[in-house]
Amino acid sequence: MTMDSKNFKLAIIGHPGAGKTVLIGGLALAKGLSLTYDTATGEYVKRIQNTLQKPEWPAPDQKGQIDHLTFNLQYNGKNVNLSFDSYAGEIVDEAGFLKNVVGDAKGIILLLNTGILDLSDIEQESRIKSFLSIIKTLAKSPNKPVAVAIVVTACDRLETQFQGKKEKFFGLVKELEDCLEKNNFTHGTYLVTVTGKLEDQNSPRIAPEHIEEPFQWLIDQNASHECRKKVQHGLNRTAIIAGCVVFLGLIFALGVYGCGRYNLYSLESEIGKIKRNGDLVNDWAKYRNDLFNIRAEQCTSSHFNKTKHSRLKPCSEKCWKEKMLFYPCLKNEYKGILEELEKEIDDATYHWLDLQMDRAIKSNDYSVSKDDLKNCVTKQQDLSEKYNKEYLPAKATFLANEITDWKYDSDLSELKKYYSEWEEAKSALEGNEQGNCDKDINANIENVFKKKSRI
Ligand SMILES: Nc1nc2c(ncn2[C@@H]2O[C@H](COP(=O)(O)OP(=O)(O)OP(=O)(O)O)[C@@H](O)[C@H]2O)c(=O)[nH]1
Ligand SMILES: [Mg+2]
Repeated sequence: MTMDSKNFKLAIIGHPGAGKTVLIGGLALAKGLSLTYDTATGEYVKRIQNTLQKPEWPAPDQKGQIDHLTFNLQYNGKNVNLSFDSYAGEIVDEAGFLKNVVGDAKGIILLLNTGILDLSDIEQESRIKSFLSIIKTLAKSPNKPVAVAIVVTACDRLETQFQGKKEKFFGLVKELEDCLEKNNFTHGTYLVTVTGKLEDQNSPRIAPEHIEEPFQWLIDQNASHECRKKVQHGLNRTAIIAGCVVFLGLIFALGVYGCGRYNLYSLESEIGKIKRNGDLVNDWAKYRNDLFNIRAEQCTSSHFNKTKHSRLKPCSEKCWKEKMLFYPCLKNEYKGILEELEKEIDDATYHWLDLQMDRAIKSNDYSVSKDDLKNCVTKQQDLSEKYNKEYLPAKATFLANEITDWKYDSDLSELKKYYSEWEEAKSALEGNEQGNCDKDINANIENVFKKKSRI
């Protein structure tokens, strides 16, 4: 079974004599880490170990030489390719160090040797200041590392030569910890020893203690950071997809709304055009016909035929769909426009009746008008529900008004007796329920014309 390999770039930051070389030599022998390395790294490690086994401390690294090391370790079921540089500590405070050595390292080791206590206060302070400045710069970097470990090396000396200086030393460590905290770094402090407790500082003896811990911790921090990033990435993707879906949905909904609104606007402007330009007085038939055609166009033909041009039969979903009226507000508006349109057709019809009656009275030729009237009421305008609810009483009122006009005309005194007849007919009309109404209205129309013709 092959395991995933993870690359993990580290940077060990340590001033001259910080213990970088010794630490790297000890790392190869650290407990719990089964390390393998490439040839160059292997040779480098071997060289250090040979020196330490002599026993001698390695010589300070030469400025200008940077060794790129890669260790492979198995940790938590994963293959980790751990890479970092070994270099001369002198370059830490030189320009270009962070760019050339730290680069985009995900984990940082700030290496502090207890041997710093051998230096003057000024030198100690300058090293701590250098670390503080590095921490601040890294915190602002676009490649801000995931975690920083303060590794205190040569801790064996805290139990021997530096017993009395422990407090001072941890004061320095605390300064670094506070700065890391302030700069929002995930950080940890690890106390390690490469040599075990030495009786003679000049005679090293490799006995690594806790060396593996900061490395493992940094690998863990990086792994959980990657994991969080993945989850975040997944969430972001889901959020982006959901956002796109909502956006497209909104665009679609707006588009559908826009189409519906446009259809209503077209309908209104068509009606408006006929009302503005039509000639109700001189060309009534065209005027009314144009309006009626618009009404007919509004419904699907099947709906229109089924309702036999019944104008107030509510439109079906099918009619609405055809007009892209999916929003209740648009449907209501549409119903309102249709009602207005129907009212306009009614008004035109009443106007026509009025004209016909006037014409009949003037020419004493009621027979043609009667047929026309009947035709208009019974065929052209099969009003169905509206016929019973509105049109019939409206017509009765209209006819009654006609009669009333005659009644008060002094020259038409004979009409008075017909008026009461009409009143009776009218009351029959108003009280009329479905069924007899067609018969009644026709009879009454006939009566009215008879009466009128007699005048
Ligand atoms: N007692 C003790 N001393 C240590 C230990 N590690 C390092 N030292 C001391 O620290 C000195 C410097 O160690 P190096 O590893 O050479 O330091 P470096 O950071 O590589 O220094 P440069 O190569 O000059 O940058 C050694 O010569 C030892 O005196 C340790 O674990 N125990
Ligand atoms: Mg060195």
